[in-house]
Amino acid sequence: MRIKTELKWSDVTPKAAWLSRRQLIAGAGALMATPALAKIDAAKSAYSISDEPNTLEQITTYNNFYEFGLDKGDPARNARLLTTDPWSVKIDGLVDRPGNYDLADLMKDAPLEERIYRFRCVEAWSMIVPWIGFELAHLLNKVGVQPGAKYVAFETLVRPEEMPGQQTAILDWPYREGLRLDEAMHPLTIMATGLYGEAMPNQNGAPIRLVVPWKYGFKSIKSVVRMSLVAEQPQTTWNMQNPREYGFYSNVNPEVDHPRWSQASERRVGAGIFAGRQDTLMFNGYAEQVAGLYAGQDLSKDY
Ligand SMILES: Nc1nc2c(c(=O)[nH]1)N[C@H]1C(S)=C(S)[C@@H](COP(=O)(O)O)O[C@H]1N2
Ligand SMILES: [Mo]
Repeated sequence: MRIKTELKWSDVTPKAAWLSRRQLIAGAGALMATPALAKIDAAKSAYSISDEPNTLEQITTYNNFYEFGLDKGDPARNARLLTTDPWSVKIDGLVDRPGNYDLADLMKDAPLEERIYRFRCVEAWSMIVPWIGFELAHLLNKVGVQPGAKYVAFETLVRPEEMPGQQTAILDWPYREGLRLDEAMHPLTIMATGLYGEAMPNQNGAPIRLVVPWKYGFKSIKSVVRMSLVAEQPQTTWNMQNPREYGFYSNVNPEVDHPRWSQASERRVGAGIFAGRQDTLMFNGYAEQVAGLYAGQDLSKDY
């Protein structure tokens, strides 16, 4: 898949649709009586694709975020009460400068970019999302990764008072994810702090979440409060839940089916009932950039 250069979502979206999205954002802000949303200043990126993004409404009303409930509409309904300021991220393990970092300090010199990425859920639906974020590698270099570190483990906030899904044991909280260090350092891997040029909506993982576009969506852990640099492969939520169905790698792969459904095709959210399914691409279309990470691995075993 070829990378198209220097596109922002406003370049690939008709002006009228863009304006109505802006009004939608303003309207939603007024309804929830939130302070005026600050437009984030982010550079364009050569890693963006040129496909037209899904609408803000689609991206913010069709979500998986089990801390707020199991239905796709639950996060939009329940996540508005989540307190995202103050927010700190604990960085520990095999790092030179461990600490409990205030989000503002972590982001002080982070080079924010807009990244228009494909997003493919393991459930076989997909979207195009114009994320705002910075490369995880920037952060890891800042804290100083020690030689013994081979993986990064991530954890989501545990706060059952504000996260009603955590009042039951539908998952073993906190939600956990992990990447191999070379995956974490890859330039496509970002910590996202916004989308559509605005701060991250709570239902999408405010104030900061991981985005790994060549892996199934569940790897992209939301509302991150801890990152640990570790020597051994960490435990991850869906792999713990059902190791046969959800591997540690979970790279998007049309040739390796989920035990209960095919992964060869996907439904683009919002495409309309006559659009039909589209073929799923190897590594979600990012094979040119990431296939080399898995040279010599059998992807049907390391699924
Ligand atoms: N903490 C946490 N992170 C999570 C999830 C979750 O339930 N809890 N769901 C995952 C799944 S299955 C998907 S598909 C994506 C959905 O991201 P989106 O709602 O921004 O599209 O978030 C992932 N990150
Ligand atoms: Mo997902």
